[in-house]
Amino acid sequence: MLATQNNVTAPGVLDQRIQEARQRTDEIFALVKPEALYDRPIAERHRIIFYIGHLEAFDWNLLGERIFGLKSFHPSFDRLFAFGIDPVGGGLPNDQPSEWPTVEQVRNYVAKVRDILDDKLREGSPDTNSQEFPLSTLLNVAIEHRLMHAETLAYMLHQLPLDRKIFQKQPAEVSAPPVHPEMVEIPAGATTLGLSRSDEQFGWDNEFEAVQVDVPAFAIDRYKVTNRQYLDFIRAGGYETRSLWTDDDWKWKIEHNISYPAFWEQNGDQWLYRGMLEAVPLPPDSPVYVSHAEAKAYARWADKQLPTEAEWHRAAYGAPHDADRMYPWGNAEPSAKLGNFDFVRWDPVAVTAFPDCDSAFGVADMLGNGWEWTSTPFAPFAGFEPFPFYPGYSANFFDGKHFVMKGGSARTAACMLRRSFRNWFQPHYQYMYAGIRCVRR
Ligand code: AVJ
Repeated sequence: MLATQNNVTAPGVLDQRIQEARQRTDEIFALVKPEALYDRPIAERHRIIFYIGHLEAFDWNLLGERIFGLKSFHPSFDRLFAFGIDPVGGGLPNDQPSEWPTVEQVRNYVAKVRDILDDKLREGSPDTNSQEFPLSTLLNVAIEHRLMHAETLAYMLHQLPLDRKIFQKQPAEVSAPPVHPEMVEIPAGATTLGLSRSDEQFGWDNEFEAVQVDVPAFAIDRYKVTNRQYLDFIRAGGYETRSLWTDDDWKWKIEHNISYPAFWEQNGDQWLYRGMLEAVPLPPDSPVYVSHAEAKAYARWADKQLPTEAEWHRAAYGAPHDADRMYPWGNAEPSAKLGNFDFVRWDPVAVTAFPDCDSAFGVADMLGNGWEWTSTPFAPFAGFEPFPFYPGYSANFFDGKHFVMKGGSARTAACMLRRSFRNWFQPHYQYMYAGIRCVRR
């Protein structure tokens, strides 16, 4: 498990977390065969080579001058690798491999950035009181930015053909009891979203300020929707039933000729799940991963709805007679027996595999094993202030076209399983480890 102490400011601890985070992203790039490093597994995103340079350019651009007063040794790479691409809007990128630097040039840049920043970090912290933000906040931003990319890179490499990846041995399968889908009643009550600045915990700009919300009673699926359940939706003609889809979603579905999840593959009359490193017969009890558009259509077909962010939060953290818990299972820090997260596996497991994860209301599998879509557009809480050193991190996406996801996947770092963490994506992006849990009001 990676350290989760978001509030620890000791330079030694943060330094160690930076090293661990680098191992996570290094191990991702090590999956890619050398001849595939200039591939673009997802049409809307950059080629793989970009991300090798991006992680260090981000750290350099954040810390180099601002914290350590350093002058750039490679301004053109600092700029070339500065920004990723949001899959919404614009046309598809059409750059060619030959327009990018060589792997050697990029790896040299990466090594040099690491050397210089590590020397500075080891020299001890600069005068943090003279900074607008404490050094620990900036280091947490660097660490979590990298760890988020460890997950988004996994989504991306998931779409890379299997013969372009280097096979690795996978952890043993976990055994799990059969799934009996049912709904759990959640009584009306208050829940507290977000993080209070007075808690002095690290959080991204969109996690502040804390806000209490009254949630009316509702019922929620005990488990995430499984592949088996989703197959029923497909067999019932879900993708061909116009009334289940909004106008925008239907248009997207037709335009891209979508009739099943991006993680599935048809082999004769058998469905396969394309895992990170091998394709297997569709595991019926694993959660299905789909776009927001598909999640909504499924929910409508099942005569249910997607939960709001507040409903999801209350089901996960609320307790019948007590205040919200830190985690669904209680206040203990995340550990490997509590769920499928923190880089143990590449792929999902059965939704019943981790019974110790159950929330106080008995809702299962809420952290890890796949994010869960909510119906809530990504928007600021009252008291939101963008980080001056990264003003666009959240604010660029407060456009009504991105929706909040909660929970976490097999590739979510333990530190980002904190209650206030909010993830978001646009509704027509099929590639995340994100699935469905429905409610009925
Ligand atoms: C928070 C996962 C939606 O990948 O678009 C990485 C994280 N932002 N670099 C994304 C992010 C800039 C972001 N998500």
